[in-house]
Amino acid sequence: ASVEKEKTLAMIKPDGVSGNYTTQIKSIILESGFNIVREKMLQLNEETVAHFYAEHSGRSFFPNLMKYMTSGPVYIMVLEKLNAIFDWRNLIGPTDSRKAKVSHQNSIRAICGLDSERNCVHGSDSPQSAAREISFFFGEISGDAGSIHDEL
Ligand code: DGI
Repeated sequence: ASVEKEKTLAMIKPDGVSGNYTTQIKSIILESGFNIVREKMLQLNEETVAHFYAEHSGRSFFPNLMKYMTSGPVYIMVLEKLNAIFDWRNLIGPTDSRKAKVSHQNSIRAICGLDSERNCVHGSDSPQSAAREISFFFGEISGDAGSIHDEL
């Protein structure tokens, strides 16, 4: 029987893009067995961030998160592989990059994150958020789609 591959949403946040980590992160993604089935560079605005991080809208750090996430372009990808959601979360490491540098030294946040806000990358945390986030940025996408590049 064939096993369904899973899709997840990955984002290189503004500090990762401006710090020139995009190429290195994409290499790690491919070496780790993911296919990149969609990718695009995007400048988020306040409306997109409010939607994307709706669950955090009441938090004290939200204004800072808004400023950070709109500070420059992000690079968004749909990654595909078996167990993509769990494996990508595992590869990026804990939310707090300072913790990542101590206990998850091979994680992406250990490489390019700074703290619990400027943590360089995003990954969907469940099948529900993966589906929501992928359709938010790319619409409904079919299972066997090829790679599409959108310029900023
Ligand atoms: O799914 P994660 O990105 O690992 O973590 P999350 O869903 O709990 O938080 C989403 C983002 O919100 C996170 O990547 C950065 C920001 N954030 C979370 N906790 C804090 C925070 N920002 C600040 N400044 N302080 C926090 O405690």
